[in-house]
Amino acid sequence: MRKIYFAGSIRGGRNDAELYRRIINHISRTEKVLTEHIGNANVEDEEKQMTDKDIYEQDTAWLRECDMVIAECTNASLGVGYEMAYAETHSKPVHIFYDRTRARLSAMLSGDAYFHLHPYSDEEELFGMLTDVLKCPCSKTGCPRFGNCEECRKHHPDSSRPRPCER
Ligand code: 6K6
Repeated sequence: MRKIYFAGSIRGGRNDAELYRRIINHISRTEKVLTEHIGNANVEDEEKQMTDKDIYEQDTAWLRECDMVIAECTNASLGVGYEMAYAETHSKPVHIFYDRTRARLSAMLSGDAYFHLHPYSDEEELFGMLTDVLKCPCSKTGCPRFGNCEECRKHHPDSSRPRPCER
């Protein structure tokens, strides 16, 4: 099972917490989500159990350990922005989802070609795109193109043979 780091706003605002919970449930049908707490309604109570240093150490360890990062960025969050940059530094595939009718993504994310952007207009579109991202055949976690089918196909252009990650 692949390990997915899901990122969503906590101190940046909890307006979309219920959406995060639905996304986490969707991903959990086929993958292991390391950050299930992001969708918890009682996050404030749980926050009191951990120091900020504990949170930082745990989350950065999970970011180094994960196979793929999926972020919902409609609600701007300093922590999520930091996590995106940290994931890029560690060469993790990063998929950023945001509701184009409610938000303009920071130029520091939309201007960085490393990130895979998935603007959506409604939840049907969001969950369709999420399913496609998770359907990626690549399961070779050590591959720098892991989770990025487009780059994988470019790197192995001979379509008559299965790509290394499909063998
Ligand atoms: C425990 C259970 C629920 O919440 C907690 C304690 N707080 C946090 N626990 C784990 N990760 C956190 C916590 N606070 C922020 N983060 C990380 O930063 C998450 O991975 C989010 O993706 C991101 C949110 O950043 P802010 O700036 O919106 O808080």
